[in-house]
Amino acid sequence: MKLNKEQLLDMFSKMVLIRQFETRVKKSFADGDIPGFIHLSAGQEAIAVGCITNLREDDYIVSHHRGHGHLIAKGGNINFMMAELYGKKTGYCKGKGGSMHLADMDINMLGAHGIVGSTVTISTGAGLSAKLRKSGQVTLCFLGDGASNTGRFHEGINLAAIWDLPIVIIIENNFYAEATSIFYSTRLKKLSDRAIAYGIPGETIDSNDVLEIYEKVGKAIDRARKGKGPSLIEIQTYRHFGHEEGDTETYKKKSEIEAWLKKEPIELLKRRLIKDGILTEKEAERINQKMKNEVEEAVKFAKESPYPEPEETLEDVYA
Ligand SMILES: Cc1ncc(C[n+]2csc(CCOP(=O)(O)OP(=O)(O)O)c2C)c(N)n1
Repeated sequence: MKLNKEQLLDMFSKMVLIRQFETRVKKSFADGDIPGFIHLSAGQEAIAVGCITNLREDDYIVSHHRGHGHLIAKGGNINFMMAELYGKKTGYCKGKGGSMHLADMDINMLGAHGIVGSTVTISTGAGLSAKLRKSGQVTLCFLGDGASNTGRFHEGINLAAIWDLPIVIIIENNFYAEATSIFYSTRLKKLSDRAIAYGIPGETIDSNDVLEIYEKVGKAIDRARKGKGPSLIEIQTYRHFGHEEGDTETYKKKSEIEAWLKKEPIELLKRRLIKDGILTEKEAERINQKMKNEVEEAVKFAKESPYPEPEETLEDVYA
């Protein structure tokens, strides 16, 4: 589907919002305002926005521990997100879940999940439900390169394949699982080759180009919606920061970081839109400032919100 000017600017704005949100979260964490663990996805914004822009409002997404971008791209509320990260009662999980458990059932965002690889089996469940209800909904499943080495990835993808479930599985290959390089943990050159073992289509996208991602993932989504079953797509990318906040990143080479910064996804899209006469430097700066202001509002909302009461610890417990 060809994107119009408004849609292209919306994609750019969403990518900028994700970056501004995470830049601010990094600072708040360093200031000691945010408890728990924070995994930032700065550098990977093209995947969240490129994939999710293809979805219908009632489609599902299942996200992992590096999931702020997915929720923002699906239309999540950044005030509730920030409040959750700050551990406040107004947050998405009433301040009891934090970054790795953000969920919004109103927009069919079935949660971020800290158990590596679990997104595949959860997506299989969502896909089976959609198929049985004949709802036409597609589920987008996100996972990392390390997660594609887990048992649940293989179980989930096999069931999705034999049942022709309407799922698209996206491996965000940022080349590291914590500090372990993917070149150490698998012999495969292309992670999408894993699809061959399950008899489903597999494709590798080796760029941070949001428009290429949009187009290629869009085809897999159409295929799923038509009842033709799941696909596996590997998208190569790079996380700008450490595995989690506090990681000193001694395992990354300087030359590698510099090479990937040249393929920075927001800059790539900005240059493309300016070249095509859709955006100007001035307008890009205005969008950047607007998103920064929205994030500051979210921080204010989070800071001014109350903490949950101690007795609320025992509420919303199901097991
Ligand atoms: C089942 C399980 N094993 C181990 C961990 C600890 N852990 C958290 S994140 C992570 C690395 C995940 O790497 P990858 O899937 O490549 O995602 P990325 O962090 O690169 O986005 C590990 C091993 C976990 N959360 N769950």
